[in-house]
Amino acid sequence: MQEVIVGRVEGATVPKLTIEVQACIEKELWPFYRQFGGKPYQPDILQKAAAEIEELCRILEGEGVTVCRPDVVDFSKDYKTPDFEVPSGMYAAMPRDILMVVGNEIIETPMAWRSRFFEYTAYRSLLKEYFKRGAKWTTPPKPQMGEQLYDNSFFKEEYNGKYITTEFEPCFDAADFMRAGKDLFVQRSHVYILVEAHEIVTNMFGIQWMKRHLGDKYNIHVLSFDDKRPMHIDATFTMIGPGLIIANPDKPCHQLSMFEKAGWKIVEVPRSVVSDQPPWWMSSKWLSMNVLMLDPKRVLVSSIEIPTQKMFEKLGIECIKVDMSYANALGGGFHCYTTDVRRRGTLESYF
Ligand code: ABU
Repeated sequence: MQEVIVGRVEGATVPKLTIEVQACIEKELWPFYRQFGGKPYQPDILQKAAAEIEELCRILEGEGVTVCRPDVVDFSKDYKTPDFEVPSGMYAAMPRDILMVVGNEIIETPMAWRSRFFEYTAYRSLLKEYFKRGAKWTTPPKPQMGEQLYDNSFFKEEYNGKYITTEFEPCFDAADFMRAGKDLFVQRSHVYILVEAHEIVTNMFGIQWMKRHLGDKYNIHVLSFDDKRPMHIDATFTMIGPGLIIANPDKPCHQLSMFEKAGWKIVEVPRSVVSDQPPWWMSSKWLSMNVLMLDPKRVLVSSIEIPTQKMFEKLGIECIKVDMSYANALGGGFHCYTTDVRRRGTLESYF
């Protein structure tokens, strides 16, 4: 990896518990969001998380990677469009959700949470700079996020096979995609019990938009997993090198044979060993597998996750250990907090 964008937690605000947030967050956490939605996250945790992210940047630079950061934005302001209003934004902590790099193109994704509508503003200075340096800069149609994008009957029964996002307009998070050369894999979520489509932040309209936009040069494969609350593929099925994937044992992939036929190696990740403190406000503990590969032989991994480190060492991969305990509280690990902008190598086909 030559250049990376690392997000920041400064200005982070708890999103309001709108229906699309509710669909992605464990029920036990709903009271937290009801109480704090629209208010800043706990300052002591934010400060410690910010210090961890600074250290992460320092380590990346020490490994020879150029680090770029988004602007500091105050996400506590309320906003209103003709279609919706929310008491605040959220953060610019997770560039992996909003920025997708494909070749020399950087795509600013049409995310589905209303609290993330203006998140792009934190990245505009960087995007203008990349454009001046020759990048192709694309913004897909911005979702209007009115009532028609969400199915309000979603919570009438639990896991009822309904969609939280409808097909009214395209939406997707970049973190629902992973890329191996000419192939992109995208998560189309499934209900655990009824095995019907249950889209959370990425709908089929969004996937079709990407297929048509990228054209014949790339292949997009739709994947699904046993997952009751799917949001982002990178703590479920993570590519760590050409033909090598680490997989979440609790969320089996329904299309595993496709990878096996292509000769890929799939390694199950050991369970996380982290405690409940600092709190986990926005993700599962499977952030243990939300790692960042600097190249096929070096990985950034949590200093606490000894079993995961051992798994990498067995695969012949050197672990660079970093503490992200407080940063994890905001819902992301190394992969979520970063978007790799430039890597060495040529466009290959691994599939
Ligand atoms: N943004 C990644 C969250 C993944 C998880 O909760 O498992």
